[in-house]
Amino acid sequence: MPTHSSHAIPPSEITPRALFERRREFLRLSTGAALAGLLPSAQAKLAPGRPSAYSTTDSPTPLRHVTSYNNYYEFGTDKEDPARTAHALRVRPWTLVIEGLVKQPKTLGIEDILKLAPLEERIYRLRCVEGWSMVIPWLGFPVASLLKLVEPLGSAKYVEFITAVQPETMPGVRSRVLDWPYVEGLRMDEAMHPLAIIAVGLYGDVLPNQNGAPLRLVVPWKYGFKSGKSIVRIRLTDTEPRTSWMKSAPREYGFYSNVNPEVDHPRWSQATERRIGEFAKRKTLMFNGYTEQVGQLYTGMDLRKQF
Ligand SMILES: Nc1nc2c(c(=O)[nH]1)N[C@H]1C(S)=C(S)[C@@H](COP(=O)(O)O)O[C@H]1N2
Ligand SMILES: [Mo]
Repeated sequence: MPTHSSHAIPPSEITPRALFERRREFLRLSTGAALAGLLPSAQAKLAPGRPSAYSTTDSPTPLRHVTSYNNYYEFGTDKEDPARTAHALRVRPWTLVIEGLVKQPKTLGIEDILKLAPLEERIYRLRCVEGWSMVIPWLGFPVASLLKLVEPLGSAKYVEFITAVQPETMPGVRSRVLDWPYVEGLRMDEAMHPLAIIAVGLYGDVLPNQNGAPLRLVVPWKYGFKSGKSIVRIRLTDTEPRTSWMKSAPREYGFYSNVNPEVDHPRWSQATERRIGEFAKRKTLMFNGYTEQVGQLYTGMDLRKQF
């Protein structure tokens, strides 16, 4: 890295230019109709008395909090680190490999991915295992539309999500806080559930780097760490993936990690949460409030043992 010349241009001047280019591409590639239809449809979904099965009626967390209070350990472990350092992340060119137990493995450029499916706005709660939560209007499409493209084999039982490692842009990967690359996983039926999405934007605009640009998994009924940021590889397997958090602390982080107020983290309670921007604590809801939609995925399981 030519540190000298890159330091000569302050980040405040690099970022708007790069962001401008991405935004222009984003607006061109995501069909105009989908974007134009976005706000009215989101509002229709929020009509009083008719909450959508997908979007919450909770008020979105102000954008400034969503982009300045982040967990993205590749860019440092403090909440303010990603907003300060993730502008360096290289998000173009970007390719995603989908492989493993599939009939049609694929390597897709970000441009192809943005054209794959119409973008939808989904307002979801995000509940971090640390006890805070936010409400975020994502722009994205179901994980299922990516997986259908590669034709999963009957033997595929799990989906592994592998995220980017850019040692030259990510100061955090020099430290061993986690095993890099950051890996997350879902069971096949969880990944195919319509609530599970790949987000490419938020608040009607391209995804900020600190929020996981250019592709980020969002699984609203699970703790926030299941939502891997800056995904480069998706692998379908017949064995349960070993995720970065399970490797770092197997007693604290299980494979499922469903939001569950009745199962405490070994070091703290999960019964309540603080919504960023609010003062009083809220009660944490089973499956983060999505029991009606996802509860049946876990019938017959002991959620204390399979936490
Ligand atoms: N690659 C990567 N993805 C990640 C993380 C990370 O450190 N690296 N942190 C996770 C955690 S712990 C949470 S709570 C959410 C936070 O998302 P946000 O910062 O966009 O709100 O991202 C998740 N995805
Ligand atoms: Mo988290």
